[in-house]
Amino acid sequence: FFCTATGVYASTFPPVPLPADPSLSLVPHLFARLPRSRPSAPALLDAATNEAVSRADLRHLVSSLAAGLTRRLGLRAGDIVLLVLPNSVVFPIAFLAVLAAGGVATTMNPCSTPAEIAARVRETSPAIVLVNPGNAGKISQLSVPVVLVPESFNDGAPEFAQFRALLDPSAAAAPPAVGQDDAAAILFSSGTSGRSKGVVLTHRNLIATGELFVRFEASQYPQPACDNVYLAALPMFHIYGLALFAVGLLSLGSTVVVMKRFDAAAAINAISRFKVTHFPLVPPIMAAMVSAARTAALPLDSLLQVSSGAAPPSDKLIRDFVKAFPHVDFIQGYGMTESAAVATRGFNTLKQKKYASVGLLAPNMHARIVDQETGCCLPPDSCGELWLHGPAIMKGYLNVEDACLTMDGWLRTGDIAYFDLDGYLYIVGRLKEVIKYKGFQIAPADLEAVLIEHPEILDVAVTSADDEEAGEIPVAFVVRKAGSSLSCTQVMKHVANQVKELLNLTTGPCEVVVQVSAYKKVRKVVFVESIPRSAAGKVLRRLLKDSLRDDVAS
Ligand code: 4UW
Repeated sequence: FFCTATGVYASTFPPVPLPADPSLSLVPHLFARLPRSRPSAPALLDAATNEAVSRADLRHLVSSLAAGLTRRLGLRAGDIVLLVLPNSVVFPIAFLAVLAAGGVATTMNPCSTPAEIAARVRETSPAIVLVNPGNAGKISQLSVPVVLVPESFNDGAPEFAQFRALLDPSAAAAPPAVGQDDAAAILFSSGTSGRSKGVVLTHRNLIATGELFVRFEASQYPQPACDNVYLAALPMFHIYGLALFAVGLLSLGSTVVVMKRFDAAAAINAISRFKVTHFPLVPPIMAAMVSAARTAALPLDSLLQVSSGAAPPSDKLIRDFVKAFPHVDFIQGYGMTESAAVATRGFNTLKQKKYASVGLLAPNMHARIVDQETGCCLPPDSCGELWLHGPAIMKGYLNVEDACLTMDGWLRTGDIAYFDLDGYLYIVGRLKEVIKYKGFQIAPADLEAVLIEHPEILDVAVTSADDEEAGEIPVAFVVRKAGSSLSCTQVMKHVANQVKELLNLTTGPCEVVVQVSAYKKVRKVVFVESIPRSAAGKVLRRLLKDSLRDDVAS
């Protein structure tokens, strides 16, 4: 039985062997796994331009860029490289090259504002920033070495001369002095509370991602993984897109068709043109695909599987989707940045049709459902906080301790969930503060830090309201100072664009405009007399959230 007497849920699948050699890092592992057959088969394809990077190119470009980073830019083992890049066929190669050179890649949303990038630079002290020309202006004030990165390997523009010179085909880089337990990537997440923090993932964590999530799932289907064609519309800076498109799939020999950003008409076109078989998405993209499918003139019958994650789709959306794509195996998956995307997937659930479930525990992973009041482990069909354990769980947060990782390596997810009697997991709610806007994380504490800077705001708390299109939107509860007539629009504008803040940049103290990314904007403001707090001073967000529901009900 999958739930032991001690209340630990084990995966229903037999364990998958992971490489034992502690000196093995991610890229040599991926390349050992990448099929040697058909070297000219496309590993990456640009959906807009048809540019192809073959399996042979993939090996060669990653090695030569790694060599260039080491030899020409002096990157050393453990140095951090910040990627501020949109999706492109270059992204996965840049990411893997950093790791192959022994560096640690940290990613961020390319829509980030100059202040957000400056804050990230302060926090991670990168040795190099890889940035696309559109974002280069945002970091011009920072004194960090910058390399402009094109979106195509065929782009011969003079501004990419330095990048081209880094692709040093003659230089085989010396193998880096990093192994499985060393840091490979730092992705940002707010965990169960507080501001956004750096999640340190090791080479072993990412090897586990490739093996336990991506390769294992592909092995559950009859068609060979190297025949699969994935549409990459999700951003690769986030763990969900990164795990698939820049890590796991490239070792399987599958083809990844890259879109710079999601657009329903372009996605339908790409599915039809490239005979896409797999489309990982988030609920808002699911909704857009349901609408687009109604009028799509192009055949979409190549699609075998669509997987949704990062946020819950409504029951209606699932029903509409399954009706619009009856031939497609619809599954959900569940993971976190802190678990390197590994937790559960609806591994081949077509027969079960448990669409509302996020699936079965991945091999080698364990879980607990913990009663919040008693701390006891709960049996199937009982709701509690989900805890996870296994080789994909992060090393920890960068420079901060957080109680979400227990001494014996259990990750408290902050999600409320239950397992059914067949071992399928259902996410029913969230204890943690994070807001999921279209699947993207927004840390309430990050917005509160900006709002409290307003001279007329006395106190503030941010929480979420349910939203049909985005899943959730950030709502600010604001206590105005006496005599203030601050309006909702003024509060929203303050967050959107104009707080001057003194930041201690690498260049020294400097006044910059703190502007939060568009997706993080406050979308509703409620003025209140006071913010409800517990005796310990913790904001009672649940009360605030419930007051929004009461508003709707009354
Ligand atoms: N249903 C309800 C879900 C779901 C969910 C996640 O930004 P992060 O840290 O990470 C992600 C990762 C998504 C993901 C990883 C691997 C995978 O197979 C997959 O399948 C499609 C998706 O979003 O946010 C983590 C938090 O996002 C919520 C949940 O609160 C979790 O703690 N979340 N997936 N299917 N909620």
